[in-house]
Amino acid sequence: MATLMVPENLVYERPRSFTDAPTHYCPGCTHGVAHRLIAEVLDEMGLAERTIGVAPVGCAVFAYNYFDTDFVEAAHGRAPAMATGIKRVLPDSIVFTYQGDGDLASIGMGEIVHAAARGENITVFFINNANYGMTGGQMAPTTLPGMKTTSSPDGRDVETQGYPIRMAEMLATLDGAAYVVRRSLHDPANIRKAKKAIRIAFEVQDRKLGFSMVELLSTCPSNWNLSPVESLKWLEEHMIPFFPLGDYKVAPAVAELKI
Ligand SMILES: Cc1ncc(C[n+]2csc(CCOP(=O)(O)OP(=O)(O)O)c2C)c(N)n1
Repeated sequence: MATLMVPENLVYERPRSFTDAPTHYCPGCTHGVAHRLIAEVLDEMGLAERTIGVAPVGCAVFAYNYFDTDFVEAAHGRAPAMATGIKRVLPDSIVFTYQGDGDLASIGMGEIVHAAARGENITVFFINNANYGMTGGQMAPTTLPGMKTTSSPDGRDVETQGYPIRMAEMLATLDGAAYVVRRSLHDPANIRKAKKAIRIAFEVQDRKLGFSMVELLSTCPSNWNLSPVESLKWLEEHMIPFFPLGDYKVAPAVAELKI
């Protein structure tokens, strides 16, 4: 007797720009969401074959195992410098860095500021989870005032530990920056907006329009000592008021893109 085959709707497919390797991220960490969005956009734009990623030092240090593109590993904070060299030698490649807030806004502050000021035609994904995740949840330049971390156990005291740095706003002041925006990964609607920004950032680079950065507000349940669901809520209620979502720099040539 013939079996009736009912076609099923495809609801999930692993992006082709991913390898088969399972990721090592903690439950509820949004590094995996950020990876997936980047991989989906590379697939949709057909860019994987000529893409070179630059992995950071931090929780995403193994990014090179997860993306099925060429990848290099940078020393802590030096990803924009490496990306600069690669892009200048291979101007038709697509070069992106993927960096945490310790990596980009602390030890790598000099590299990111000058790469943006030079208008390097690279794309930066900045994962802001308000702490140093990999090393055990120490205070980062993006740790909120009053926020408890392993190195600010009584809460960040701005009198002695200074104020958090808003990287997107700061880099947007530089003439070399073409596209600098902040998005969040705390719910599906915002994840869709983040994906669109990632697409625009790659388009900016592909059309040689200059430096692009997408900051992604992200969770760190293990170091925040919250459940995955509580972390999403905490991000929305505490991080977004301090790090408002928005477009901080959209150069005229970028604004003309019909995406
Ligand atoms: C030169 C150097 N200094 C310090 C370290 C230790 N270290 C490893 S990861 C890290 C911070 C990572 O935090 P972040 O960039 O915010 O990324 P996350 O792990 O939160 O994704 C530090 C300080 C190092 N590996 N190399």
